[in-house]
Amino acid sequence: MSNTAIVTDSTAYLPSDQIEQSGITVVPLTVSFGDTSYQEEIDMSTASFYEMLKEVNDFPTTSQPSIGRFMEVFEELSKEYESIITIHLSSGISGTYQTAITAGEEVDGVEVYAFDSEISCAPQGYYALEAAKMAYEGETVDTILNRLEELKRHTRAYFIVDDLNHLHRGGRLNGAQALVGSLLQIKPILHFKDKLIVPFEKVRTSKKAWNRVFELFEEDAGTGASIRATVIHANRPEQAENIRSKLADAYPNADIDIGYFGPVIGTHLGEGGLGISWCKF
Ligand code: MYR
Repeated sequence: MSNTAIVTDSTAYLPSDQIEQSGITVVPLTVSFGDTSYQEEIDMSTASFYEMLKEVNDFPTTSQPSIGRFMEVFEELSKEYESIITIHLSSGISGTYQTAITAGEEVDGVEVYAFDSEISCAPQGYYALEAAKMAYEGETVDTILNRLEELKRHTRAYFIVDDLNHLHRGGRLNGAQALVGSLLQIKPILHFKDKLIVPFEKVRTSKKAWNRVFELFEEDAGTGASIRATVIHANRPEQAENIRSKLADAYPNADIDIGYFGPVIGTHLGEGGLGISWCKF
């Protein structure tokens, strides 16, 4: 029996069966269309989000969970657990991590340890699942946090969007870079550096961008190391499957699945974004 509960937020986009099996508690972020707000994965599925995007003129906005929501979750878990590890999307792109820390300080009877994934989506999910497995096996908080730091060092993620203006509008990409990108019609390969989204390399076409990402994948997967990877898409399941099957055929040492950019991340990347993350386990 574990003394440590694991919490993450909805932007890990963990499949519901994995949430159930691992016992992870998920705190939702919110997407709003006009005056109507939806907790993603609860009030709004990813499929209905991309449908709705086509129908509206105004772009949606997103918000982090409230401090009250985190406190409710932590108070409930404090009845059963001595400690909580709460794992969140990068503190450089959302206030969620900081709010979780503040909520943890307000709640008595349980120690709350916040972990900044410095990324989001599938890699955040890898960390949450690994933490849940280790907590179940009775590992201490320190051991789990050290392991998460180690996984972070072995994680890479790159993504390519159709239109940089979504990231620019949401303030998640440096303005000058977005302008240059749109004007020149380039498809920069994006990644996280020091918790922020920055271009990794500026490439002119999506084909060239993906060929470069495949080279980067080869650097790790080509060593024969045991790799867990996820091709992540914003409503582009067929393209994601093409990439997945190509890599799965070439690298039997890589366990590759498909994930998605849900409503909150999809708001900032725009429909058509595609990425891949991997981690050497
Ligand atoms: C909030 O309102 O607090 C949420 C803000 C979310 C910003 C998302 C920016 C794009 C992240 C891309 C992640 C790609 C991971 C592979």
